Amino acid sequence: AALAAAAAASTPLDSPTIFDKIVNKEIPANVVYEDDKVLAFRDINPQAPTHILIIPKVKDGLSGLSKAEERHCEVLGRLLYTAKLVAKQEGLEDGFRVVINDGPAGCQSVYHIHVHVLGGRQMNWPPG
Ligand code: DGP
Repeated sequence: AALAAAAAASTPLDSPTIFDKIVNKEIPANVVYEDDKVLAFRDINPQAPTHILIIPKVKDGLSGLSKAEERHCEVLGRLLYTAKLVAKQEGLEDGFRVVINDGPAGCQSVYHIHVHVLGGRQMNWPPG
């Protein structure tokens, strides 16, 4: 029972998600940017005319932002910088929104950290 509890507790951190399958090209995605560290692709359920997800290719325990450790600082910076590159590439010169959902209350559904880039329409505040 203790082993099972330990396994369950470690599942969100370590288990692969659908995003690993996208990184490994096991399922298709509409990729808009890629380098050695990150991959950016169009969200399957877009909430704006432009809706792109940016993920680290290697999760390294980053199931969500709340799991960040100091060793992740470089990749976290890379994710945000890629958001800027992608926004520019998508022509979002009037502005755009960057979102990271974390945990159940944050409406996170895929436990492999990802940055949403949304644009192409007027965003509202407060968000839902
Ligand atoms: P979040 O709720 O912040 O965890 O966002 C997860 C997003 O991932 C959600 O907007 C839908 C998107 N998504 C889920 N599965 C897939 C997939 O297989 N392909 C693509 N392109 N997007 C996906």
